[in-house]
Amino acid sequence: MAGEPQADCLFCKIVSKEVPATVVRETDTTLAFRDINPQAPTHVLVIPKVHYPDAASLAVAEPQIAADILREAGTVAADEEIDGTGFRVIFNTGSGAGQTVFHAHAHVLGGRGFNWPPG
Ligand code: D5M
Repeated sequence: MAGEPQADCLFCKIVSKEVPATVVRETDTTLAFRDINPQAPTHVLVIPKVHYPDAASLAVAEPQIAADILREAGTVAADEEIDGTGFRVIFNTGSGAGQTVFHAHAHVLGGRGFNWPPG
């Protein structure tokens, strides 16, 4: 059923605590933890506890939880004190855009400067 945990999904296993992660925030609907391969001094992933393959499908099925992800991204940025200098929230969507884990997630990056356009 839509949103149910998937046995072969790494981030579902982080939600269920089968796989450890460095959790920085948790709500009823979301989990935020440090990226294992950080691309900036602060690099936190914010994920829904329900399983959807990407942010776009999450937003269609569960718009309130998609909004929760955005709110939590901002809260993480404030907690990490990267909100003053600016931060990036990125949803890689599809393998062509660099998505490697097919459970919706926001990357929250900060603590360094960023270029535009992104690579
Ligand atoms: O981003 C997927 C991200 O997930 C990527 O930046 C690495 C990160 N990752 C992979 N495994 C783990 C574990 N076990 N803990 C924390 N972070 C992890 P994407 O946008 O799909 O490329």
